[in-house]
Amino acid sequence: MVAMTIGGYDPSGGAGILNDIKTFHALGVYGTAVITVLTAQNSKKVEDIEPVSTDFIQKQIETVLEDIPIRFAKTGMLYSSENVKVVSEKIVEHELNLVVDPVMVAGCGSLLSVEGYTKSVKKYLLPNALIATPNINEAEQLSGIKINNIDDAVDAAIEIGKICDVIVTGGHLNGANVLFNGTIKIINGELIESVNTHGTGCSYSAAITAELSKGIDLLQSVKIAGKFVKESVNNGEWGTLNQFHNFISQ
Ligand code: PXL
Repeated sequence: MVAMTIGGYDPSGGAGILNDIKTFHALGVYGTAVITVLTAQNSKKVEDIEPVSTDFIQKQIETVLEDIPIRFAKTGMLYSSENVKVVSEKIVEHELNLVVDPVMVAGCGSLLSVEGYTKSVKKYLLPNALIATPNINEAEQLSGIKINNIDDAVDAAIEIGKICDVIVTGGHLNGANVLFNGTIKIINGELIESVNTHGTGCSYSAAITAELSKGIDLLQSVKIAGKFVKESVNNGEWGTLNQFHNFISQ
């Protein structure tokens, strides 16, 4: 099995494509990674962002796909409307099965996208996605619905669900995730008290991508992903997850 992540580079290893690669591999899926932006950050702050050109993003995707027959991809921090557009075009051209993590803002509050990004994600990316994995803040932006409780999250999921299947991740809703794929399913989780949560959103969507690439159905994939992220947080260190918790020998 093989999958591609298209997203930003976090040199601290917590979020972005390094996280995705670790998640893919921990779940037995070979990972390839296309970089859309470089960041200088750690688990507490984003110091700076350096975008990669749209030409070079396309070149990375084309060159990898020329060599490896990838069928499943996830997108993370695409940053700008231009990037969203070119990545969407490549997804359509290569008929990739897509999971979209509509990254907008870092957990520490720093902006990870620029003007026009949300509109472009809705217009170009979501219509080509199998599923989107917004957190509450992202689901609010995508749906235009303020989320204060589970009922609001259900309304937001139904609204986004007009474009593609969606799971609103509920770090702030007592850990419950709201899936809409034709019908609403509340997937109960638990809120974990931990400082090692940097990159949980990335890892969750990467884990869903990995499971889908194995032919696992959507509901089962989101359940496996939830369990995987929970165990990765519980074994976390340095403010972030440990995806290789199953390999710890000491
Ligand atoms: O967690 C969202 C995210 C995605 N991608 C990159 C990030 C972050 C959050 O910090 O830095 C590169």
